[in-house]
Amino acid sequence: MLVGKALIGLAMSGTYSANAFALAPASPQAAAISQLFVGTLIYLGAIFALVTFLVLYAIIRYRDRPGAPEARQNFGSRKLEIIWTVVPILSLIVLAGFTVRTMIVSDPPTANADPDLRIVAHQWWWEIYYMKTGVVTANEIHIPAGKRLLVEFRSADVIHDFWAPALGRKIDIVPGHPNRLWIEADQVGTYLGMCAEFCGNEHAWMRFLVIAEPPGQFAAWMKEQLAAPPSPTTADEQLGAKIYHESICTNCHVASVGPDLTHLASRRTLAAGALDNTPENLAAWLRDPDQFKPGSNMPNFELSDDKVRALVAYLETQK
Ligand code: HEC
Ligand SMILES: [Cu+2]
Repeated sequence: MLVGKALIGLAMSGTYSANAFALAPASPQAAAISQLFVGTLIYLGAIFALVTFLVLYAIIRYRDRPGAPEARQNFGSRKLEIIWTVVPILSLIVLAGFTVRTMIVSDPPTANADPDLRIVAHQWWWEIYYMKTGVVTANEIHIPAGKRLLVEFRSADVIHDFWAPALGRKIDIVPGHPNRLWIEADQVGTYLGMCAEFCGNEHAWMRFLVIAEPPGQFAAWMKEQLAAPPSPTTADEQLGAKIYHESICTNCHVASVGPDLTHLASRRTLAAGALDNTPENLAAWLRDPDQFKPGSNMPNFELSDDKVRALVAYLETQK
């Protein structure tokens, strides 16, 4: 557990910490996988120790000594052959049994339920739809702790793979072939996930957070997302809103080519985990997205300092 804590520490970013460690599971699904891993490791470790001991014992005990006669030679032993065939078969059957149990627990059937969420993987960010409320967000999946939600995964372009190590198994996201997975966290917390299938330049910066909240807090978050963000008031905010709505931005950001920005200021990260969501980082991103994600699908618009300041002022109000 100490090692687990240390590794969770490694996954920490500037302003948030997130559990990204498969051996510190926070759901029944991930617990089953972690138990199988640790159990198999101990089991195989014991076999390794036994074999190593027997080999060393034989080497030392029966070593050639000066003047010793030739060692006794044995040929053919039915009993031995049966033992070294049956014992490995039995141990493989035991491992297979544990594996089947893990598969059942870590991936319950998904066919007979309606998805709660649809997650669309894009190069290189995640789009999240809440099917029942119509809320759309990006790179941040809020869920109520202790409740399992069914997710349908789609890809907007190439093959991606969804993996939040502390919450469960990986699942491939294949263009034209929606996949489904239950997602659950039985402890309140923030869990880091990432794309686990190489999908191009910025694959490494295709991260997401799963934020498991007490049900009341989750409901409050949902309400906030459903509300219209406040209208711009200061001159900068109004100018920013004008640039945002009247120039090229909405071509992508309202059309799912880029993340929905309606409640951008309520999110913790920018650009799928590449940056913490602070006004300074937002300005730096708008000035030159490629500085943080070379080759990303957000172009550099060579915005003037005034325009950047106005856009930041406006976007920071979008809670
Ligand atoms: C050609 C399409 C396109 C246009 C036009 C565009 N963007 Fe983007 N934008 C993107 C994409 C794609 C991303 C996601 C980049 C990534 O994470 O890889 C993005 C990301 C962002 C983000 C970070 C959002 C988040 O949740 O992480 C902000 C803020 C943003 N864009 C603002 C703007 C503004 C302001 C404009 C107008 C000046 C604009 N964008 C124009 C495609 C576009
Ligand atoms: Cu990827």
